[in-house]
Amino acid sequence: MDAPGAGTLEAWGYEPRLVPLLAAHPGLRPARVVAEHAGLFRVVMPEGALARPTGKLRARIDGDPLERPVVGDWVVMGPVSPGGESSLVAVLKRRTLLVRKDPALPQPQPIAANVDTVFIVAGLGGELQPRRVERYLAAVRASGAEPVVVLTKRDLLPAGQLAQAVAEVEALSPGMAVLATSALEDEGLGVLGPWLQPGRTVALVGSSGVGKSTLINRLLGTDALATAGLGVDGKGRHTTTQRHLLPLPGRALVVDTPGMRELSPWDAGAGVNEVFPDVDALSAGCRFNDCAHAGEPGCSVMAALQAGELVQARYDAWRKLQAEQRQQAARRTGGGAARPGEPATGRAARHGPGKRPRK
Ligand SMILES: Nc1nc2c(ncn2[C@@H]2O[C@H](COP(=O)(O)OP(=O)(O)O)[C@@H](O)[C@H]2O)c(=O)[nH]1
Ligand SMILES: [Mg+2]
Ligand SMILES: [Zn+2]
Repeated sequence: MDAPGAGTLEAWGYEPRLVPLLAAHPGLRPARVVAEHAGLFRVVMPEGALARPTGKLRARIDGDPLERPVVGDWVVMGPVSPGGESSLVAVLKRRTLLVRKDPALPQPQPIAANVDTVFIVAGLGGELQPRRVERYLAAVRASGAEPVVVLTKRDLLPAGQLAQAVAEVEALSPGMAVLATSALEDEGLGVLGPWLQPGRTVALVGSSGVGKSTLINRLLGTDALATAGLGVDGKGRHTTTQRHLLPLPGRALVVDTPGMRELSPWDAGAGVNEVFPDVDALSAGCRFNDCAHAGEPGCSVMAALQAGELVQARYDAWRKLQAEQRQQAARRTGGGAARPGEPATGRAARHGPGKRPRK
């Protein structure tokens, strides 16, 4: 797929910070991963090639799933074989990395690397779920990329309800951009412009059916991606089966992802705190400096909950995310099962075990 100037590495988002990293691999060339096919990686350097990780890299991946190359990665390429297959020697240090918990295994799964912005895509056609947006947000905050919520299907929302829907999502994370679009009416895509500058990389995440592929097709100006509306499987679901990186005509780069029914953030304790600054701020008033906000005396979070200043559903979402992060941390440190009601991330982790009065 060609964009204007697609024949240069810069057109694929090549960054000056990579030059010294590459110097550690004399004589080898950089390339960017644009797709994965069963253990082989499609790269651009800038011409396309299919690359297989070397034995050494495969051993590293076996030791740590986060070492696995992923769409958006800058990698180092060995020589091309006569059959046209290249060897993938190393993954260059990532600027950002979006990770989730592997749905099948108690380990992390990288989703996209070196992404500047993650568009968290949610539909306005009745299926808007703030709790799901919160979970994506925690993962994006932990990735280092900027989260932007893109609400699609604005055409399906009765006029007059838009401001309230936008405000509800904005309240999830103060200062975060929340944009409303309609791909079908071709209205409002201009609002995405600031995040689609040349050389910038944007990844779209969100449940299946919210309109990610439709949105990308609009931005591409073609129907390059299969969408549910085009009836590839006729059922309106799961039409995107692969992650891939595409250049847009305006020279930004975009990562489409298959709809993720579940996204459990991985190692995202700090991300959770950022998504719940209200809970974090309240906890400063708790009697115990390692209060788990689960029934301890003198708990400001519980007090806010009872006073109706903190919404129960939001508190529950915070508890669930905290519990998941605690379990993951226990596995990472080999510490066995975490004690219930005691977050392993955030305040308690910083202050060590045991309940200590604040003063
Ligand atoms: N009414 C309306 N439908 C949309 C809009 N965007 C996407 N759709 C429809 O939503 C369905 C799912 O879209 P698709 O792009 O495949 O979703 P994806 O799974 O997130 O990639 C298709 O039937 C689209 O035509 C929109 O802005 N308005
Ligand atoms: Mg899709
Ligand atoms: Zn508390």
